Amino acid sequence: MEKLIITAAICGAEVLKEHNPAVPYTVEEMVREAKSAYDAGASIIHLHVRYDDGTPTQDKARFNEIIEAIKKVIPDVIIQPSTGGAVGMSNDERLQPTELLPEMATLDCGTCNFGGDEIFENTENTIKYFGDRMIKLGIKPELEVFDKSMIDMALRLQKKGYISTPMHFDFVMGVNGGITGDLRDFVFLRESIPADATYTVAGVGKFEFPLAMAAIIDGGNVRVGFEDNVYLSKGVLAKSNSELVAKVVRMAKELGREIATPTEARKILGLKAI
Ligand code: KMH
Ligand code: ZN
Repeated sequence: MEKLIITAAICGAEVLKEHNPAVPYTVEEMVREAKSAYDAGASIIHLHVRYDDGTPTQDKARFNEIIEAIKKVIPDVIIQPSTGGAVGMSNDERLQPTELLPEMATLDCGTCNFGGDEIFENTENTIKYFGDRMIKLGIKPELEVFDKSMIDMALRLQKKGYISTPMHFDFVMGVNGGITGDLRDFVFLRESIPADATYTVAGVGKFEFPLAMAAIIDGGNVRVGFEDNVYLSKGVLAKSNSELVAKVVRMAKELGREIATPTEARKILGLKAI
C-alpha cells in the first residue's frame, strides 16, 4: 500500500472564528496553521484565503502574499489553492490563483446545494473552462466531487480532453446538499473511479474521522481541517488544524500505514519533483 497523503484544509471560505477561534484569517495566522499542520504530518495544504476581517477572497495578490509567506517557512509543502472560492463568486474571480502556477488546484465537478439558499454552481461549461485552463497551465486538478454524478461528469470530460490522467479525486462527503458520509456511500464513490486514479476523502463534521479511518484502511488518502470540521472529538474544539492532522497520524500508526512526505506525495500524485 502507498504511504498516506494527508491534506490540511486549514481555512475554507465559510468557517469563522465564531465557530472556532483558531480559524486563520491573517497572513500570520495562515502561516501558523499551515506550518503546524505540516509539522504534524500534512504534505498538502488546501488553501483558501481571507482578508484580515475574515472575508473570503480569490484575489491573486492575497494568494501570492500568503503562499510566499508559507513557502518561506515550509518550502517543500504542496500548496493546492481552491478554485471553488466561496458561493457566488464568478468563474474568472475563482480562477485567479491559477495565474500563480501552483502545482495543484481544485476543480469542482458539479453544482450542488450548500445549505439554506446557497447553491455552489459549477455548470458543465464552467468545468470545461477550468479543466482546459489547468491543462494549459500544467496544474494537476484535484477533482472535488460532492456526489456520485460529479464523478460521472469528470469521467465524461476526461474522455473529451478537459481533464488529464491519472485523475485524482477528493470525495467531499456530508455537505448539506451533497452525498452523505455513510460508509455505504464511501464504497460507492470509491468503486466508481478508474483503477489508476487516486483519491482523498474529506468528511464534513462528524464524518471526518470515520471516513479518514475508512480511507486509511482502503489505501486512499485523507483531508482534514477547519474547512470541513472544527472539532477534535464530540464537543471538543480543536486548538489548531495540527490537532486534526495529528489524530489522523495516530490512527494511521495504529493501522500500520506510513505517512507520505511532500516528496513522496509528489511521486504518488505524479507531480514534478521540486
Ligand atoms: N467553499 C466552497 C463553496 C474548493 O475548494 O474547490 C467550495 C470549495 C471547493 O471549498
Ligand atoms: Zn475548499
